[in-house]
Amino acid sequence: MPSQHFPHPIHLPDPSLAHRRHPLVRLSASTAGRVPAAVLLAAALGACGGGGDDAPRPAALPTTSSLVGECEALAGARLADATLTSTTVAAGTVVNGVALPAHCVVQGRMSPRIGVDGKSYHIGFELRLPRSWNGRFAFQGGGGNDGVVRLAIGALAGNDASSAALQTSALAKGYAVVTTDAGHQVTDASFGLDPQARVDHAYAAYDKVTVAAKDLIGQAYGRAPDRSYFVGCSGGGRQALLFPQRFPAHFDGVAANAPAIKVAKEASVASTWSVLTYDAIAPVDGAGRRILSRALSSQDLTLVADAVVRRCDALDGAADGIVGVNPAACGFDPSVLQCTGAKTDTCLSAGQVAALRKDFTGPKDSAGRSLYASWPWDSGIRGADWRNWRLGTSTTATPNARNYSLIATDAMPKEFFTPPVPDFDIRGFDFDTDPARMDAYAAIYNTTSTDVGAFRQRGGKMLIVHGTSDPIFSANDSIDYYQKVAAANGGDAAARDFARLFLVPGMNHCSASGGPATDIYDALTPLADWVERGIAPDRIVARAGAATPWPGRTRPLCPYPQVATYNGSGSLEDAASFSCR
Ligand SMILES: [Ca+2]
Repeated sequence: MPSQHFPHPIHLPDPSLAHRRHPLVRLSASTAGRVPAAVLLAAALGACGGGGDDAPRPAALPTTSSLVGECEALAGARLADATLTSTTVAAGTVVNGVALPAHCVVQGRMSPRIGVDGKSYHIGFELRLPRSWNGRFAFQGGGGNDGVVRLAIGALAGNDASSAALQTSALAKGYAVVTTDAGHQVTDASFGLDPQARVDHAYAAYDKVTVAAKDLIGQAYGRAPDRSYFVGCSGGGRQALLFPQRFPAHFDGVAANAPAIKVAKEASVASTWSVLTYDAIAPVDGAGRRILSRALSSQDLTLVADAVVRRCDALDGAADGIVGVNPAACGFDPSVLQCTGAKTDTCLSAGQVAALRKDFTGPKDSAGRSLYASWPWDSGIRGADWRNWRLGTSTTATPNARNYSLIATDAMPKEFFTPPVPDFDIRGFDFDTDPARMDAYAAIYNTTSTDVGAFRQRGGKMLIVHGTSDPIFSANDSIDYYQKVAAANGGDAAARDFARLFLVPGMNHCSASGGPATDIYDALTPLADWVERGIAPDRIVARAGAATPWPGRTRPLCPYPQVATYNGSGSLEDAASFSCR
């Protein structure tokens, strides 16, 4: 039965030739043995596109197909090194309050093994295949430490699984969508004790799952995807960027939201720096222990946000509560808030001012050399997500700030350090010598390479979207990466033909996560329009959510270095009143 319904185990042509000329690219185990067959198949199929170094991109838009057979037959699909199950989701089935189109859910486990820590590992994935398929494949990136197989819906701006995100998701639009746990099944960083789990989390799992998903799509619909996209936020944003750098033939377009570009070294140093900076000025409990969350009250953070707005809001032509200017143009200094006498609710202590300046300048070694990026002064410092990362809400001497609990005491010592030091005490972190503990892993994990020429040459497009008030990965670091990509690829004007960066003023980490911002946007549709129709995104209209001061307000997000500039007339609530200049 399965072999009658799915007669064509298709191994895609496009991961073959482009791999060979790219110095960073490794042939995955799952593709390496198939190159000759893949090349032959590419020649036989003809219309699949992307088959050779200089093959022209087909002009035709993606076309729709229906599943060749029944969902259950996919559990018997031929796929090396995987155990599959498949179930049917009927049309109209409600998930998270949203009625979905009819589709198959294929769940699989690849590469099962026992790690050096004696624990079981595999690469888990979920692939959702619409019965009526629009010819496109989307990989939805993960985030955090991964370790869970997320609902494969393809949120348009990253890994949001809310009903609103599901309503507009890639799956709802007819894409086939895959997610993965990235090769381990725990949500803390303890998997970092196993070397293969590190490699899988760095890049190998995404390669293997991409190849497997395309293979299954070929068997399910009888043909390869016309176009393939990767969309992710945070860790998923890093995963999006690794493809142009490491596997340039896998995707036609990637959308990297709030990418964790340097998380395996520099950004973790910055997290540690921030925790120690605020801890040093935090009030103490009865036993003399610091309470990190109380270093700055919510009122203190609102003071800073209001002062930034007073200084910089109108520089974009509109006094609208949104600091639209590029971060370097604001020139804010928190010393304007320093108390002249005792600390009150309307001023900051000298210690608080010094701590804010030290934190926002970014980590430095004892010689004054910068170890990461600086941070933009922006209104989103009042956002709940900013507090959750930098200070937390714990009223005890055990901090719950994510910089502390997720980075400085978990991912950094357990996964990023080589060798790992699970019980590392960050209060003894040496900014001269300890960053080097992360050099080995950062070399395979961080996505700082600007060698994306192979991706660009085959027509690949790259969007980066980053909240200016992101408290864990600095928008200034995404600006730095974008500028380096441009410099390495023909300069700003040439780079705009394949890579664009959009900042979201006021937005914290990833969309819809807090901050006074127009943080609801669709990164996938403009990316697909760019790839398929040649329509470069000159603006992306974003909307403010219910938790902002201005629900429903829209704004254009603009390709850096342009900013949304008020036209001088028209409603301040309407994107049409603003131009990217
Ligand atoms: Ca403004």
